Amino acid sequence: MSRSLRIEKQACAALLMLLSPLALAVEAANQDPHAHHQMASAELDATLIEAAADELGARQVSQESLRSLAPSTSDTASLLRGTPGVSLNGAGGISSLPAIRGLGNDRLRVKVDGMDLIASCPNHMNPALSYVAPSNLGKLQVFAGISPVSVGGDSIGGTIIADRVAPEFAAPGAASLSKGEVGGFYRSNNDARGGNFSALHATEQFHIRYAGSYSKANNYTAGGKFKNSRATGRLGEGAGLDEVASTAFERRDHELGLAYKLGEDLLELTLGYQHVPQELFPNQRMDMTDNTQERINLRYLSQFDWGSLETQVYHEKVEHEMDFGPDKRFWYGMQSMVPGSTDSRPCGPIGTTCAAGMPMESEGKTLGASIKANIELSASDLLRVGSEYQRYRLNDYWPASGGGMWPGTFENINDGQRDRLALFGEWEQQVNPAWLTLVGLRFEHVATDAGVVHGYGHAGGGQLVEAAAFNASDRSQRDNNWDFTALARYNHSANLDLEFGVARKVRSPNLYERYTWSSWPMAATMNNFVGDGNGYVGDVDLKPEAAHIASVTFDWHSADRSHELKVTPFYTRVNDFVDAVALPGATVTPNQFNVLQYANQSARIYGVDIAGRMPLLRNELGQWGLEGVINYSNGKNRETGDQLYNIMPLNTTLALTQQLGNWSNSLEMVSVQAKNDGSDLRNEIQTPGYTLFNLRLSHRWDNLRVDFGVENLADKFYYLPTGGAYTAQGRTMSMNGIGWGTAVPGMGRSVYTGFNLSF
Ligand SMILES: [Cu+2]
Repeated sequence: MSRSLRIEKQACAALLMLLSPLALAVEAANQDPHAHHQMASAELDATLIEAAADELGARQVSQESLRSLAPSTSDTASLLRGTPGVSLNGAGGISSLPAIRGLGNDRLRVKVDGMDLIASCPNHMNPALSYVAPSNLGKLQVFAGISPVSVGGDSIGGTIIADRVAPEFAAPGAASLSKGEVGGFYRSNNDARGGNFSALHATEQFHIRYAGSYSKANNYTAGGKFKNSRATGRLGEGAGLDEVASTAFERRDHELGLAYKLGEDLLELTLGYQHVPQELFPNQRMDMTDNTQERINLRYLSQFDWGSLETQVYHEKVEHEMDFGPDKRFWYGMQSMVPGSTDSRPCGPIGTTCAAGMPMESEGKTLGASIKANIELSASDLLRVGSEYQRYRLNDYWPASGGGMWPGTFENINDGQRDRLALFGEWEQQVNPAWLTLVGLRFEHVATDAGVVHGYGHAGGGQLVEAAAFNASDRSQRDNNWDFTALARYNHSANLDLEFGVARKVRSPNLYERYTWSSWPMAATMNNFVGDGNGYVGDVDLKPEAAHIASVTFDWHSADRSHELKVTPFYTRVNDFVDAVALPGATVTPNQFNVLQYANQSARIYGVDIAGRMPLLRNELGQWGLEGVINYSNGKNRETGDQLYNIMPLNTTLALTQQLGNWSNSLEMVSVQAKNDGSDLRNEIQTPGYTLFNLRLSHRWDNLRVDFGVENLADKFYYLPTGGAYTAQGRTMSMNGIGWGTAVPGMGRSVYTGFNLSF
């Protein structure tokens, strides 16, 4: 670390030195640039200030929606569901993977408190947002598609910024501050229950806060009746007709935050610990049987005459374990062990004829550092320069467990390394009251490597041959990636703003895409982070994917923004998109699971997202309004003509809202079109269209907030269009030992209630 960090610091210091004379000159011209900035803002008309509330290219999830949705979910990513352009790819109950305009998973830059966290799991069961509890979230912001280079990097689909609650201090001259919050929730469908507690003590200079939360849920049940003959599982047998197997979870989050004010400067230290004893996956062949994350985050924000400087260092350690959860184990019991047994070792000792599950371990370590300066060149010019460094290490191995998984340890990724070093500069300029522009350039060096591997120690599945070929290959890869973003906002009139931009964004392949090496179906099906049931093999020579994006937002609104309509058509072309192809010399068999290989392809996605709101009427029942979002994406592989996998079909959310005194209520209608097409290569499952209704009621008193709601009011049965293949139970180690062709059903009716009390 130390050498690269030194280089990075030197590089940044050099940049700052180059820029400081400029900053000084500007400062001399404008005695106090802060004051000028404020004055300039105050002179702008109200519409523009309102418009400027969102950063260029950003959409912020409102505090009210964060608060009102939190009791309805333990899955932080799902708080984004109403954000234009965002859809969710289903996974476990606390870790769905957000997608922006058809691009998800590692294609998005997800920053949690400024940390770039990486999923350390061959199924990406532990993505960044799964480490922040919904109750501890202070800010959630989305840069869809075109993200400024200062928040982007090593991603092509956009940026999600999740920050915990900001530190609070006692008012100047006031006594110290002690307060806290306690909350709880219950959701009927899956008996989800849990709570959150936080307490803080602060003086004018010092802040300490603890926040903890807990949640646990059983498997959920689908709406209506789920009796699908293609599912080989437990449905209709032991567990009830409607139960969706492998959807239970339990999570525990702890966080301790310390902050210290040094004059205008702020020093923050956050220690986090999360333990997930169980999270089951209905679209993976394994379940997460244990996951712990320890993180430490140190930030220092300093103010200068010329602007501000933020320095950050963080470290994250993840220990991740997978095996069969109870639903998958149940079916092994039916096949070869004691019927219905949940004992992990019904046969023994383990050997070629006795397998006791399949333990899989992933250990990830991330060390990151960044330094970013906001330099106010003048009242209208802001320069952001910065540098980021990240060092990531991964070991992914599967201890011997008997059967074909014997006698040695299978090394899936051994000594995986992925290191990034980035430099960026970005200039934001209020050209005149009508034009705000931003241009940025970012360079990122990404180095990946992995050590030699071996399989379980027998020749089955070509393990010896493929390991030897992999070990003989040159695995060290160096990518030099250039990103460019140009964005502008044009205030045409009091009723129309335009925001438009172009960008080039580059992402280097992740370690699983480059370094998984075995095409043996048992091993390859373990490597799958899209949840489609297929197996995937890496390619050491994968090139970084480069997206070229153009989009424009037409923003019509009344002067007070009570009426608003934003329409954003977009087009993205991705060169070297990491898609998949059939294995060399093999063909893909329809209507079953197959082993595929990652490959660079050319792809394009276009579409539009539309968001609007308007007041309806005011009567004795309060102020009524209407809000709506429409999303459409169309993704295609330009080489094969095939559709891209996991593109959310055309979908509409309409909400009737009511504000009456301290009540804030809404009735939502979510309509999703059928998926009649999809990726042929991956045998993507088609899903019928559906409409769901959700009711949400919230009431606030001074110190108490109570939420109540019903999701899926009509108890509609539906399949998740981007939830992958239902592999929740059955003999999942055999690639086609489970039935192909069933998507994962969504949750049936669920009544939820939650409260939050501040003290
Ligand atoms: Cu996993």
